[in-house]
Amino acid sequence: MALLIKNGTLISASDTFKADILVEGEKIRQIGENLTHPSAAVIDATGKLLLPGGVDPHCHFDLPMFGTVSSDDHYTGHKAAAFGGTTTVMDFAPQPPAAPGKWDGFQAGVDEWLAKAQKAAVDYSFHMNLTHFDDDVAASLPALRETGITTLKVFTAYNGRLRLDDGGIFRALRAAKGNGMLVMSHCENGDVIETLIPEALAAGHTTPEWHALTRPAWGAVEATLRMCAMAQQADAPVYIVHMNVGGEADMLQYARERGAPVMGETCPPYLFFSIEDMRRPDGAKWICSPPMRTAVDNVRLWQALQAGTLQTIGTDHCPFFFDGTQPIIYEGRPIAIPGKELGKDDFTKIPNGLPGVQDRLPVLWTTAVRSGKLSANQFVALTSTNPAKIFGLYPRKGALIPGADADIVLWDPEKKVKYGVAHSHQRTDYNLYEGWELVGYPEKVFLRGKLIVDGENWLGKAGDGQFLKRGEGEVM
Ligand code: DUC
Ligand code: ZN
Ligand code: ZN
Repeated sequence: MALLIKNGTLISASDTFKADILVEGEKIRQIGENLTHPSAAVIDATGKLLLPGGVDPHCHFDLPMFGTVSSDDHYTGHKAAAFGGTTTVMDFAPQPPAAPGKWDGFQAGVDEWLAKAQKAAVDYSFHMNLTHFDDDVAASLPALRETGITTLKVFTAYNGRLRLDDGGIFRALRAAKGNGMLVMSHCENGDVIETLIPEALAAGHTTPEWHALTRPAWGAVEATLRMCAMAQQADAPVYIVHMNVGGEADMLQYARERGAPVMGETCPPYLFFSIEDMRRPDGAKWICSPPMRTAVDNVRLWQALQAGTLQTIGTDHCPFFFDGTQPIIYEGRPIAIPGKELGKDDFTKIPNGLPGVQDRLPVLWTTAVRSGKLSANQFVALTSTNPAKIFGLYPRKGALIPGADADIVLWDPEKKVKYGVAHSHQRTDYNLYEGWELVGYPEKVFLRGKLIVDGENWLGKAGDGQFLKRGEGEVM
C-alpha cells in the first residue's frame, strides 16, 4: 500500500522546502514536487509541516525505584511519545549484578528489558547502564555491541549503587572506544551529595527544595569537566546527559574548543523551571536528578542550544504520580501507582523523575521556534536528526529522505492547544506545563508508514514498535 503526502513543507535539520512524500510499505520512496502514483492513498498537507519523527535519546519506562515503579511502561510511554510526535525512544537496560569472578555478561539485563518492551508501540532501543566494570565486563562489550546496543551510561554519583570510580570510568571510556561504542555520563559529585543529605536530614530539612540544595550545581559543573577531561585523556567520545547548569555548558564548550570529542544533552524542564518551583506546596512534582537550578541557568542553557554547544534535547522521561493514592482513568480503567506522596515527610523518599516524552516537541515548538529562540531546522536537529546520528540510527531515523523509515509527523503549525494533564497521554496525574498556551501540534503521526496518531485518535497498538539494533554513531 502506497501513501502520497502532498503539498507539505518539509523541515529537515538544514533546509525548509515544499515537498510531496511518497511512502511505499514502511519506507520513504521519493521526495519531490508534483509526485504522482497510480494507486496511493493521498493526504493533502497544504499549510502543514512535515517533520521526521522525534527521536528521544533518554527515557525510562517501567523503572523500579523508591519502592515503586515509574508510571509509564513500554506501551503507555510509547503511546504518549507518539501523541507528541516522537516515534523512536531510547531506554536504559540494567547491567546484571555479579559477585566477584561470577560475571555472566550483559544478556540477562538486555533480555529483561526486551521482555518488558514486548508491548512497544513505537520503535525503541536501549543504552546499557554500566555500574560495575572490570576486565571481564570489558571482554563482554563485543557481545553487547552485537545485540545492537552501542552505548554505555556511567554515573559519577549514587555511591555504592550505580557509581563507577574515575579509574573505572577512564577504563570504560577506552574499552568503549575500542569497540566503537559511546559512553554517556550522568555528572554530579556523589561524595558531596552523600555528605550533604544526612546533614540536611539531621538538621530537620525535609522539604523538596532540599533535594536541590543537597545536590549542588558546582558538583555537576566539576563532574562535567572531569568527564570531558577523562574523555580527552582516553581519546574517546563522551555524551553528557541531562545538562542542567550553565556552568556545565561552559565546561563542555571549553573541552570542545580544545578538540575533545564531547557532546551534551539537555532536557526541557531545565530550560523552564528552577528551585523556586520546588519551593511550592506541590514542589515534589519537580523532583528529579539532577535537580532544577536557577532562572539564570535556564537562560544559559538556551544560549548553549543556540550556540550549538549542546547537540540534543532528550526528556529523561521517568514519571511518577504526584498523589499515587488517587486513581486516574487510563484507557477506561482506574489506575493508581505509588508516587511522590511516598516522600511527603522526607525529600529523600520522593521518587526521582518527571514526565515529558509527549511534552517535548509541542512545548519546544512554541517556546523555541515560535518565540524565535531556535529555527525550525535547529528544532529538528536537536530533537530528531542529531540523536539519530549520535546514536547510530541515521539515516534510517531522524531524516525524511528516500530509503529512510517513513516516520513522519504532519505538524499543524497553527493549532492552538491549552496544554496540561487533560491533554496528555503520559500515565500520571499531573503535567509540568499545565495551562500553557501552545501553538503548533502534531496532527498525524506515522510509524514506518502506519498512521498511529490521527488528531486525538490512537490507531497504534502494543507490539507495533520494533527493537532497533544500532551501529556506531557520529561524534558531532
Ligand atoms: N533521573 C531521575 O530523576 N530519574 C530517573 C533517572 C534519572 O537520571
Ligand atoms: Zn542520569
Ligand atoms: Zn535518566
